[in-house]
Amino acid sequence: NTRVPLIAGNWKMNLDHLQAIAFVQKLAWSLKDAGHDFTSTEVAVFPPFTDLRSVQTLVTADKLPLAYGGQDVSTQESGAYTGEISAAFLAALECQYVLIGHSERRTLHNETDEVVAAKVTAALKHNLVPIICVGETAADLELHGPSAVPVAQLKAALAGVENAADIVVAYEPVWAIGSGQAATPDQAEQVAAQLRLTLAEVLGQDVADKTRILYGGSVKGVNIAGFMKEPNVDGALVGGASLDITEFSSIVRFQ
Ligand code: G2H
Repeated sequence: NTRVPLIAGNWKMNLDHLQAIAFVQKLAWSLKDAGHDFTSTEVAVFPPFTDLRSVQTLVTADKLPLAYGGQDVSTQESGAYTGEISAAFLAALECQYVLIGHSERRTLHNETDEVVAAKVTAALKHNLVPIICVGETAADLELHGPSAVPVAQLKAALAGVENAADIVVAYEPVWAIGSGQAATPDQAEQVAAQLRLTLAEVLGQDVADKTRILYGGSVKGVNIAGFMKEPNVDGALVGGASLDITEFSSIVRFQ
């Protein structure tokens, strides 16, 4: 396939804007020093909102080959929504991507499938590539098997998507997040294959063929290669390990 792998670092609520500048600079240099070819594996970071302007300034000034985006986005265009950040604001900061429906948003902030779908629509309207996060809990897995919940979540998230849009899907089994217990490459592949079938069903084969599906949940330098060998896994969404430059660099340079 011709899909360019994507390694995305989800910083969650870590690193303030000053720490972000130092971190992004170091990360870019460490990858350049190692001879990383950014066209063969794309690298993106997802800092807190308050860091994004600093990251944009640095990436632009130093022409760093890093993509970046927000960890969430509002369903609304603008107006009386205290504390919310619009897709237009992210686009104005030249974000390429935005994470949508991360399990921490779904569980800690009660984000429903409908909310996730509205966020996907809002992101696409402003030409942001949504990274749609789906995944089952341990209880879901026991009750419904491995793919049912992620597939249902993806279908729901795509409810308002009409044309062959540029999207990314991240499969993150909730039981594997931050637990140190990653899925096996085989488990990730099984679900990723079902998610690709769902993309074909809803958006057509062309979109399914070009859409990148990431695995997320306790990805580290030691387990990334196994995931990347799978035909339907096109990258990773990395949490904890994305905050350590040596570790994150070894994930980016998985070959
Ligand atoms: C899942 C993942 C990144 P971690 O939340 O989105 O985090 O790699 O720490 O399991």
